[in-house]
Amino acid sequence: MALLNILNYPDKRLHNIAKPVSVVDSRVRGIIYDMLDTMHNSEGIGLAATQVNIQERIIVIDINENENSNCITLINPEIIWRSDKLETDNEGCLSVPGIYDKVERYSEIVCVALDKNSNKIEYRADGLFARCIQHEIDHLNGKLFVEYLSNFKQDRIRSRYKKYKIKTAYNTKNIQG
Ligand code: QAP
Ligand code: CO
Repeated sequence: MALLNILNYPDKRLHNIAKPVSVVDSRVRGIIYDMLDTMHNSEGIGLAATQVNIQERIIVIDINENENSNCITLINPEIIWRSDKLETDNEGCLSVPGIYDKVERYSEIVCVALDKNSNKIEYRADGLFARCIQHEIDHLNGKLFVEYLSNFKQDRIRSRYKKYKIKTAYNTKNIQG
């Protein structure tokens, strides 16, 4: 088990564009297991490789229903169909801790991807699952959910993190004398 470091907004590396995985081998499976550990440890429901500074098109999702864990891995995911209908709901992100806001997404999608055994799988998703897939694919394209919010809100989020960082640095300095 290995926990990976999750990048926090506004880290520039969150805007990197991930490259497709060419072979799904034990190296890729190792990344997947570490990502699952990291996501479960932080009580997340979705994590993209970009968030742990790995520039490859790998996503893990675990949307708990009735306390049953349901881990899904998407490698090189592509959305091949989107509903006309859109839906707005609250989102959060492990890279933007403590911030939740409303985002508009396609209410239903069809996504094709490879699983960890390199099998091609097609998912028809709606509700939270559809929202999560769209959120995580955005990460692989260097996009964060806060970029859908107004500039005013984005500035406010950045300044909150800046203040938090200064406070932490100040406390550390005090501890060390
Ligand atoms: C993305 O997000 C998502 O702020 C996954 O303090 C979220 O797992 C897609 C988390 C909602 C669709 C709907 C966030 C954990 C986890 C926090 C997450 C926090 C602790 C976020
Ligand atoms: Co996220």
